[in-house]
Order: sequence, then structure tokens, then C-alpha cells
Amino acid sequence: MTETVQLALDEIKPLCEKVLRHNGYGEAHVSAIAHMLYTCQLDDCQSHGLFRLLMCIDTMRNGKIDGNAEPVIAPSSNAIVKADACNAMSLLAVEKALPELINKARQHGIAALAINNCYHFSALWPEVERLASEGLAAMAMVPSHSWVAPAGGKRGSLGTNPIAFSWPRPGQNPFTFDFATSAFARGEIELYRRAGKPLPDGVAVDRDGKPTTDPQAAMDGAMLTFGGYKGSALSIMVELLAGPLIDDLTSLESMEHAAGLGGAPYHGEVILAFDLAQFNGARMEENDARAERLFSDIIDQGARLPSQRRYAARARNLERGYVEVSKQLHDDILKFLE
Ligand code: NDP
Ligand code: PYC
Repeated sequence: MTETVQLALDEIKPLCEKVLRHNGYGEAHVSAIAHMLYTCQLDDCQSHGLFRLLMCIDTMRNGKIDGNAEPVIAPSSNAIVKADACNAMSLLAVEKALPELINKARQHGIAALAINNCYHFSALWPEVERLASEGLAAMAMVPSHSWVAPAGGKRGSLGTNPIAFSWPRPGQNPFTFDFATSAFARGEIELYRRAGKPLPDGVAVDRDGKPTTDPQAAMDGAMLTFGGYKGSALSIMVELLAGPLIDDLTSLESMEHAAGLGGAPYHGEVILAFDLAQFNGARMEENDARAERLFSDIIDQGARLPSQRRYAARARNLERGYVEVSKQLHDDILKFLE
């Protein structure tokens, strides 16, 4: 069994902040990144919680990222907000640009935020849930590195390309999903490798294009999309909407940019926001009730909604006041303070 350590909730952010600061991130980025890591760890998102601190530090050590850049939000008269992260992590740009996205969605009914020139390591659900907390439905997408083979192929062309969606629900947590379009996120494969566990079938092929359950062979070979050609097509859509549409890099280009160094992929991000009030006018209540009827019909038959596990984990961790992380990860994080 994996050895774990308990981290009190009020220890998590200070630990992340100390490590990020010690490794060259400026205060504004320290705060934005630590907040994201805390938020994900609180919900037991093991692949994109504290584990991603390792990717943040690797990225800094590779020497290409700017740990102090101030994002620039361009003024616009249409429903598109453009934010230049200026070669920093994406999160500060998102934090600065979301208020303008919310304004524009309320003004136009639908609006888009394009973030350019960012390193990206994080889960997307906190961003779409922030918009849901404002009464907006939202979607977010990013490419990553070209680790994933298209359906029918055997070498990486596509990224792990997550899609997140959130729908606000009056008086309760939103309906949210957030997953990679690859069968497994890269972070999940890394966790299997660290734990010395074999992958399930259908996640990856090795360098020779043969199916593999060995995490290292999977990382050296190519990952597969979920749902065969359907996941593959969705992944291509993410490449297009969060790449050429917003004048930024595809996962292939992000991989080239990395030039063999590790660290976070470098590309853009697109976030869409929909104002339910503008779409519905006086019929908001009826349409909220119709959405709720659908959710009830799903739950009543014993199925669960996405994010229910996460919300339950959050409630449990808040109640007990700590999270559990693997000792191996905790030790690795502490090494970054040496
Ligand atoms: P998972 O496969 O762990 O889960 C994805 C979603 O499906 C969650 O919303 C989850 O809800 C839901 N879900 C899982 N099981 C069920 C079920 N039985 N019934 C209903 N819903 C279910 O996600 P991934 O490993 O693909 O992605 C994990 C994270 O990694 C995401 O947050 C993603 O944004 C991030 N990521 C980031 C990338 C980047 O480039 N920045 C690249 C790839 C991934 P619940 O949480 O409640 O279980
Ligand atoms: O888990 O696939 C992943 C990932 C890529 C970049 C950040 N996370």
C-alpha cells in the first residue's frame, strides 16, 4: 500500500508558495498557482493537485518561462477577450481576464476568452466553476504536447486535450465535467509509473505501436484517445479551437517548442461563457427546472453525475481539516526547498 502523509488544509498553500517562491516565481504567480494546487488537492484531484507542483518547478528549471510576467488584456469592442500571458503560467492571465469575460458574456449572451503564450499545467474545472458561480455556463479547452495518437495511427499527433464544462444549478454545486480526450491524462500515467502499477488495457501503445500496460513504455510510445475515433475527433477539435482559431500553437508545435526539455506544455487556452439569463429571458426558472429534471432522472436510476466524487471529497476534507498525499510526493516537494 502507498505510504501517505496528512497535510493540514492550512499548510498546503504556504508549502506551495514557499516552493514556488524559492524556485523563481514572482508573488502574483506564486499566489495564482498555489491557489489552483490547493483547490485541486482539496478535491482529491491527485493528478493535478500538489503533484503538479513538480511540473511547475521543472518548467522553471528549463529556463524558458517568465516567472514574473504581467499578463496583458487587450481592449476589444466585440465578445472576444484576448489575454497575453507573456510566456508565464496561464493562471494569472485567467484570473485577470475572467472579470472581463463575465462582463462580455452578460453583455452579448455569449463570449470567449483567448489566452495566448502560456505554459499550462492545470485542471480546467476550477475555471469553468468560477464562471458557473456567476450564473454562466462555461466550457474550457487546451491542447498540450503531442503524446497522443489519432484513432488508426500509432504516433503522437494530438495532445491530451482536456475539455471542461460547467452548468450552474441554483442552490447546489454546478454540473461539471473535466477530462482529457486521451484515455488517461498524462498525469495519471505518471502516477501509475511512480506507484509501479500497470495501466489498464487500451491506454497506450509502445514505440513499436504495440498495445502496452507498462507506464514507461506508454510514455515512450503513444497514448490513445478515449472512445476511439470519437475521442480522436474531439481532440482534433480542441487542437483547432484552442490553437489556430486563437492564433496559438497546436500540441505538435508545443512539443517542438519544448525541444526535448520536460515541463509544462506551451500553447493557448480558450474559455467560452454563456449567459443563461440572456438566452432564456423570462423563462429562466422553467428551463432551470427542466435541467434539474434531467439530472434527477440520471441520479434516480443509480447513475452518478460527474464531479459528485470530487464534491464529496471536498466536503470530507473540509470536515476533517486535512488531505492525504503520497509520502513519495511530499518528499519530492520538500527536495525543491533544498
Ligand atoms: P478523469 O477520467 O479522472 O475524470 C473526468 C471526469 O469524469 C470528472 O469530472 C469525473 O468526476 C467524471 N467521472 C469519472 N468517473 C465517473 C463516473 N463513473 N460517472 C460519472 N462521471 C464520472 O479525468 P482525467 O484523468 O481525464 O483528467 C483529470 C484532470 O486532468 C482534469 O481536471 C483535466 O483538466 C486535467 N488535465 C489537464 C491537462 C492540461 O493540459 N492542462 C491535460 C489533461 C488533463 P469526479 O471528479 O467526480 O470523479
Ligand atoms: O495530465 O495530460 C496531462 C497534462 C498535460 C499538461 C498538464 N497535464
